[in-house]
Amino acid sequence: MRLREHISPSDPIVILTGAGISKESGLQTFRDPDGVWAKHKIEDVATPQAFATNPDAVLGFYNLRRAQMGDPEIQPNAAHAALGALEGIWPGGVLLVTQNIDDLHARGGSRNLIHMHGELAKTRCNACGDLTEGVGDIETAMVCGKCSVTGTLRPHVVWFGEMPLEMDRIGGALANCGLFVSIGTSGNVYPAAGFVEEARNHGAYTVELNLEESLGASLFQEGRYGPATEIVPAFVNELQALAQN
Ligand code: BV8
Repeated sequence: MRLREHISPSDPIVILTGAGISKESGLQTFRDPDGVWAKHKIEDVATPQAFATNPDAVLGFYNLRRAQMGDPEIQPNAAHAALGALEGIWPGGVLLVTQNIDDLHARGGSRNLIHMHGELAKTRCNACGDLTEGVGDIETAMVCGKCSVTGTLRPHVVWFGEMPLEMDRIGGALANCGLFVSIGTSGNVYPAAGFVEEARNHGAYTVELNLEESLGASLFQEGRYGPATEIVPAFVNELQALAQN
């Protein structure tokens, strides 16, 4: 029971997730051989420059992913559900920071949740910042309901070169947590890939749960490897046992 030697139930927990936690729900990851970046170039679809020069291509890319997320086949999996349940189990509190823009954590029961790279289910006006819930396609011909400008609606998603959301709140949580757990992320993208060092520098015990060792594996004090739907529920069960005695 290595966890018991390093944390107590009163310690706050910060969890970072990436695309790997949604893989078994049927959503592609980014850098696996069949991943998103095997079919699209980041600079063509996931930067402000791409949106400025070819908005139709960018909106088409996100409209496809938004439609896929709405597919009834795509459901939260056992890993999402375990993390949702953890909030009600752990006395020290749990903050879930996800890089994912899908809605599976909320549907899996997580409430104390930050989408640091934004949310596919939200639409933002690039001119006035107005945010609306959106499930249908976004088109360049659309007019913003608030500022009436045409062609400025975009998915509420953080592109490369843009500042991730709620970084101050995340930094504060990393500085005060006793346990930092990274799940289903390759450790390619910053600043998220640097969170483990921030947490560890402030004394947190750090654990990686992934299908295989990530780029940052050596930065963690512990690593457990396997499919998220197996290793995440097992990990949450250990935390529950720790919290109960
Ligand atoms: C920024 C939204 C200024 C769009 C995304 C140093 C500091 C700061 C910035 C940088 C830096 N160095 C470089 C940068 C610039 C850049 C960057 O990191 N580039 C990389 C490519 C080198 N970062 C930025 O531009 C960021 N903004 O820097 O602002 C700033 C400066 C300082 C401080 C703060 C801010 C903005 C980055 C956000 C870009 N937007 N997404 C969209 O989704 O379309 S990033 C994109 O990558 C997704 O969000 C994705 O989640 C994220 C990370 O990918 P992963 O989730 O890890 O997915 P991946 O496929 O890579 O890995 C999946 C893993 O799951 C694998 O390990 C696999 O083994 C595992 N797995 C697979 N199956 C399973 C599994 N695990 C368990 N079970 C399974 N079944």
